[in-house]
Amino acid sequence: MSILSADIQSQLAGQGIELPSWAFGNSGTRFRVWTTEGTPRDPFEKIADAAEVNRVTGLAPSVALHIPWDKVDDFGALRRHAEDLGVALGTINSNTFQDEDYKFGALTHEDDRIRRKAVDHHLECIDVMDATGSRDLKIWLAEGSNYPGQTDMRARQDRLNDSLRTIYERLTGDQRLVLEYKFFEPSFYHTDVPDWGTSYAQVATLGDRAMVCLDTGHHAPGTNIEFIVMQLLRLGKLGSFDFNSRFYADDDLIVGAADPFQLFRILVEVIRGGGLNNPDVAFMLDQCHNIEAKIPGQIRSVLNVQEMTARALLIDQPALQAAQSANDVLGAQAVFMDAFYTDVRPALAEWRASRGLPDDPMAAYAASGYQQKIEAERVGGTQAGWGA
Ligand code: PSV
Ligand code: MN
Ligand code: MN
Repeated sequence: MSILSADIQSQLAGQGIELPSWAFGNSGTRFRVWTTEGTPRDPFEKIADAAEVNRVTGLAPSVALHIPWDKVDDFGALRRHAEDLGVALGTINSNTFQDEDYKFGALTHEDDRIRRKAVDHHLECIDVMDATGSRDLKIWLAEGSNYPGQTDMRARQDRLNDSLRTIYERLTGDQRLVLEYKFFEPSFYHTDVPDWGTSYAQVATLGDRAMVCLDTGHHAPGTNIEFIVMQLLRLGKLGSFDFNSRFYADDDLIVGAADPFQLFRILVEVIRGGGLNNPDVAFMLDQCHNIEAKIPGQIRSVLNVQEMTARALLIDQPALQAAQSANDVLGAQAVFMDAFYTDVRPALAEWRASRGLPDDPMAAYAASGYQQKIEAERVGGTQAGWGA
């Protein structure tokens, strides 16, 4: 008998994690961008690689795009290409951080011409969403200042609100706006959307289809991220996750690699707050694979999320609640840790095989020949990458 009950299995079967197109491109740090053989040369090839992750895991049904990195002439054709490969196009990420005009801000800029240009970029992103069938527009702003006194922080919040309202009003149907926060970088003194409270304060004024995006790498060290997850779910404002892991700052490493226990704790609150398999909460990765192979890096990532979800679902909830109610500190902690320490990998392998998926997706990919094929086919041309 599997340690995964029928109920747990059905919850795992509903799980879907969106992959970022940019994870398949070359990336690096400000010191160097590394190249990898077989790296996609255009968005069509990035989607093909993402579809490969889905093929061996059954866990990655959609791909997020970044505009303009993934700009193509015909988004309808990109959509059909994705659908032919069994995946959908997902969140559209805007980009106002690589244009000379945005040195001192974009949606917060003092100069109306520049602010209008940044708003217009977002309206174009919504045009893309109309063509791709995407639901979510994700906005992360690289805006702030480096020195005290450099700028009027309050006026910038007002301009930001005005810009976001114009963008929000252009959304139709079930389209949504998700506003991502990040505590620092590229600005080092103040950031215009540094924390969940600011993101919440901004989106709460817009309407029901404006939500907060929580990127796990965007907090000060030691922050209790699962508390924020709990609070945003409680408020009905957790729109999406950008999953990754970190040792120091925004490292964008493989989710669950640096701190598996933190990922477990986050997923416990997701489940507690009704966020698992809830269409209102999008699960995405936001990672870069600087030195490791990209497709296996993404396979490992979605499997890490699945493994920690299974462990979180294994918590003996009646026992936990009884211990909590009795203020049995050590008893409650023991129930929590029992689930965390349970090795679910053999049970998950068996369950995958029972659903016609490879029991070992990493091995299945390695044996598939896909890597050799793309390395042979994709020689020459410009490799797509972060910022390309
Ligand atoms: C910014 O650090 C961020 O997390 C945003 O989501 C961007 O869109 C993404 O990284 C780009 O890599
Ligand atoms: Mn992010
Ligand atoms: Mn980031």
